[in-house]
Amino acid sequence: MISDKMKNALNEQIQLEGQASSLYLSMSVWCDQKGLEGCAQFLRRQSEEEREHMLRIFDYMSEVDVMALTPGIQEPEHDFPSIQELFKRVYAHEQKVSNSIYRLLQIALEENDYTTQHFLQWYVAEQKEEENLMRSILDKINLIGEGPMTLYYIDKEVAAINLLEEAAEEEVE
Ligand code: OFO
Repeated sequence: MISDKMKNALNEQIQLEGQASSLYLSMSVWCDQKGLEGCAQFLRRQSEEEREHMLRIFDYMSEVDVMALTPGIQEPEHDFPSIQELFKRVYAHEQKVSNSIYRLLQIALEENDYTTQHFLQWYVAEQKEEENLMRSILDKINLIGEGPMTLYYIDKEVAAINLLEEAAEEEVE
């Protein structure tokens, strides 16, 4: 049985993953409305991934016999100043999620909760990958810079990244 403190922290993480899923879905719709098809598909897939991350915690909590709380999700932003700003916010959100995972791990270490420490290792690796991915998109956006074809090139780059991510996922399955 895990401690109440650990249980509450895991429930907070469920909330954060659910919030990320909702935010990325909203961002995907915004991109779709702007004709940024590649970005829309990428963010839609990210949204689905975040939901899976949330459900993974539900499953773990069930395995250790504590109750996971289905989160109430705050309404996300629906409008964004630009595609550049949107991806800056994605990156910032990923950093926030990483810090939250490190906090969970810290609690698990303090409590000698080896099972939860083991469970969290997957998230540590996943967050490193996601931060890396979002940072690389921001780097590409910076390289592309400002010009008449900026949106076209950004969308093309993100669509290519999305295809690579999909292929990598299929390989794992
Ligand atoms: Fe849930 O992995 Fe990103 O936030």
